[in-house]
Amino acid sequence: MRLFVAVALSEAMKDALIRAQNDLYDRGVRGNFTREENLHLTLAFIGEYPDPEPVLDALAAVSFTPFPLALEGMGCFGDLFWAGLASSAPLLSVVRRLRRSLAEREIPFDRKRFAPHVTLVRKASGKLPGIELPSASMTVESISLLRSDRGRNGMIYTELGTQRAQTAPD
Ligand code: 2AM
Repeated sequence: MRLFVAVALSEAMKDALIRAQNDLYDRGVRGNFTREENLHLTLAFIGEYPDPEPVLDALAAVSFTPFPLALEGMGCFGDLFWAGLASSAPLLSVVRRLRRSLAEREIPFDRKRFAPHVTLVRKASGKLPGIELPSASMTVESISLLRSDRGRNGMIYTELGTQRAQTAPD
């Protein structure tokens, strides 16, 4: 199965991203627009892996406290258009811990430098137009292991497990 670890986005964040997608469409961009329920921030891409259990163990070993996540800027990787996230210290720290936890269990993952982004359009036509990304932010309270399957109408992501942020005891 194809696995990755991601942050599920809040409704407010997804609303802002949908507005950005609509702006792109209005500016003439065509392509495969990510469906609202599929908008997410990937923290680590594992890819084909036979067993989710060790990955769930790796996830369970990642401790973090709730942290803010804010949209910041847009860009493209070739014909893939994305909205960026501010690359804050707590975000980079949770990615580092996650990658270390995977590596300790010899679970392979894509080691490319982390570029926090949410894919808005794949196979986009033309150039990325200069649109204004609405501002939006959320608090990350959990990170999830997702399985990705190819469905009839695009990708289907299924949550296999979640690691919650630790909150201070009261
Ligand atoms: P992308 O949106 O930039 O394509 C599921 O495929 C998720 O894992 C997507 O968010 C995808 O990012 C991300 N991902 C990261 N590295 C990947 C890779 N090497 N191959 C496929 N997907 C990757």
